[in-house]
Amino acid sequence: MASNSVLKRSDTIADSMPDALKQSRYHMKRCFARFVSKGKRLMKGHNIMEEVEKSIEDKVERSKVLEGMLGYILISTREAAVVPPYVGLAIRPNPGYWEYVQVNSDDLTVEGISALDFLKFKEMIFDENWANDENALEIDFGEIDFLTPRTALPSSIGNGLTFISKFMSSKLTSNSGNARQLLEYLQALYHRGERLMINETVDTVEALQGALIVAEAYVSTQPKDTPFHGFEQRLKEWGFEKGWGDTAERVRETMRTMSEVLQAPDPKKFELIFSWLPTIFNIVIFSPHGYFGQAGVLGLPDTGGQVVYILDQVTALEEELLQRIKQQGLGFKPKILVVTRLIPDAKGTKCNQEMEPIFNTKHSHILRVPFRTEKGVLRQWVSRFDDATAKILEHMDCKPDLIIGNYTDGNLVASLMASKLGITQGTIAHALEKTKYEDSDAKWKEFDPKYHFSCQFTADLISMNATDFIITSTYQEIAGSKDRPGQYESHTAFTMPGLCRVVSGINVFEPKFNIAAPGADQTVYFPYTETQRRFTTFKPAIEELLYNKEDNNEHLGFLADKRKPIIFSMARLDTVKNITGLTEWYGKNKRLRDLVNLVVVAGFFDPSKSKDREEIAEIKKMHALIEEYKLKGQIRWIAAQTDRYRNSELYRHVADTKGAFVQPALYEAFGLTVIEAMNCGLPTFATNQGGPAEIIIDGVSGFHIDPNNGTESSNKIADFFGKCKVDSEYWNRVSNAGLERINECYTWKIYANKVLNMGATYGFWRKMSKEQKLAKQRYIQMLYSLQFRDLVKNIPIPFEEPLPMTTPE
Ligand code: UDP
Ligand code: LCN
Repeated sequence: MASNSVLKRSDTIADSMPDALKQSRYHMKRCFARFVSKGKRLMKGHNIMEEVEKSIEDKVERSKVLEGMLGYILISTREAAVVPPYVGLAIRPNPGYWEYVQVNSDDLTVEGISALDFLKFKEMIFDENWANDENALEIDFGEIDFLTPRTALPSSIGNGLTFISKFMSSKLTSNSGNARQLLEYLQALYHRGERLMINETVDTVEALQGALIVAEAYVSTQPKDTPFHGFEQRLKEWGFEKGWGDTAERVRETMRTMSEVLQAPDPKKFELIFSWLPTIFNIVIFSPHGYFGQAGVLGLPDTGGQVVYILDQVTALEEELLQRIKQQGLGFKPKILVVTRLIPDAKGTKCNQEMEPIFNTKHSHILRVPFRTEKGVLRQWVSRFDDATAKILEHMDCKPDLIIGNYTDGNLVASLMASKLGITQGTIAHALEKTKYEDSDAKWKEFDPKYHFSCQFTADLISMNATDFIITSTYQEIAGSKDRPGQYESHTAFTMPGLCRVVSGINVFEPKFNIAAPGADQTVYFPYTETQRRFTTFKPAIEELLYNKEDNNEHLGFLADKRKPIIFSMARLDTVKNITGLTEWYGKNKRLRDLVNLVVVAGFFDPSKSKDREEIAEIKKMHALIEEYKLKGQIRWIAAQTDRYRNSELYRHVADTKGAFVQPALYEAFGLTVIEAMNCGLPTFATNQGGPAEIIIDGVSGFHIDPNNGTESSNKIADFFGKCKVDSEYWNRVSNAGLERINECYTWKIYANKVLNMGATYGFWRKMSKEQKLAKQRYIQMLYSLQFRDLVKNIPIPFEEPLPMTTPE
């Protein structure tokens, strides 16, 4: 793109577009005439470019027009709402930045319009009466939240913790009233009836500063490893309680840092002190989605990577909490409770058990609460959740310090409970539904009978606004990439004609957004080279799974040449996972077929056993592709697997063959399998659509593949194996670089540290911004009571025989 086409910071598109149109007036008149020629319609970026191609047939002419500012505007246009003679454009020059203009196709005049006007304009296509209804419901979180600071640069999106620490530390410097808030915060730190950090004798900031100087000087005289109780009494006399550290050295460091924060805080010290304060002991995690269990659940409806994520997250958080509590010199036991739904018809899983200890933890449990209606306990799985507050308080014996929600339903419950109990809240979306289906908002009426988007998007809006912080796995989840809006970003401004117009749903520049990527359990997924640790008991089972020549319920197809490396993929058999796509690429690429065998773990083989239309179609397609490309002898199709220890050996076995993992999804929010494969040392090719594009640095720690260009992708895989044949070290280099990338950025240890820091820091932030928080909470309550609760009534509850209202065993 020519340099003169880049907008200056001060320019708006509405300012620059008239001139740009003038320069190509002849062609643009034709283009806009084409846009409006079909009457009212909503066009997407690719439709716009198709129309441009048709109106300017000459390639050279076309590239001239598209070279300059005009090309920049058209390429950045995500959506065009056509209501002849006008065309409203929603333009996104950069992640998070949107501008709206309206162009008159007759005379090419341009007018800058607001998001609100664009939405109304767009509604004219779907529901004119609603668009003109002066009383249409408008939701505008931007207007209610004008005090919260915002980051300015797209590159700062997702770094909320750092930003908020900077902001708070500067507020502490500028206003002694804010230092007082920190003092009051410390004064309120209690756990199980025990006072922590300071007692009532320290009642002013000056008193605290003075006491810190005296105490620090005293503690410095003690040998570094003197345990806290060795000088506890002395510190008490100056107003200090336990929580400062387990040894003289740690206590001194905490006191010094606290003094520095009170005197002239810098953001790093500020973040550090909050990571040391004893603020979090008990955590509640809500995850009612799907079947939440520790065995035999993967593959059941709505049950995928999020269950793996949450169980690993609990283990990591407990470990980090235990370490922090020890370093604080405290003897408390942390408690983590995953609250989910009890499902009496548990399909052979433990989802009908009320309480279950979580493996590999000492103090964490799953608590299952039944869904009830006035008729009794619901037997099957449905997307609703009871108020579980009483049960949680009973189990914990006190209020939790942090509540984390997962997915739409978990996040909503977390928001309600956090607001009710006044507790810090975090949310995790895993994958927001809105971007999965084109025009899921504008065409919500079409989707609602099946997906209940009216309810889901309202619930998502409520929780993303109610929460203190949002944990995301990647940047793209928040603000997408240059060409694709992020999942959260798609909630910035949207409309559901006939229901509500969301003028400002969420602002991706809010400092509540934080990227904390998950990892893979490294006690399970470790490098194939660590032979001593390998689960050798699975060797015969894996040999059978891969190479036995008889088809059965677990595997189909066979590998005639065992010496070839394997390319491996594992996913649910959903269309979006594109396992059939990979099979087809392989089928079509003779060079790749000559170089490697294909092994996929996905779904099962008998379409009559599936209730899901999508899955049935994918199963049939797999069979058809195997026939069409005569793949038997080169493909092994294995049914869905549930044992992650065995799966990890499967990844490692593929690494033994010097093979690779391929994740070909049409779109993947994050992609745990990518992380698992890389942890096992398996070179990985993963989709460039979504999270994996961030996990892997293309050509270094693995490779990106384009799911929409099978030929290019399969050639890229074939090139890799071709290169491995001539350069015997190449495979090892990619394998090692993948492992390095994982250990630098994608471990549960890094994750747990970040999330607990968020819990502590945002816990203080909610106190510092309590007026703004309260105003927003009242607005949210209204939305919940007047809108959400009504919408929920429209969702039919699938009734079988409900159980009577007794608590199940
Ligand atoms: N998985 C599994 N058996 C299967 C398919 C997948 O155990 O047959 C596991 C896989 O190892 C990973 C998770 O399920 O831990 C899938 O998570 P991912 O993020 O890749 O995708 P999701 O299913 O959440 O969309
Ligand atoms: C849901 C998804 O779709 C995956 O991409 C993620 O890896 C998983 O959740 C865990 O966050």
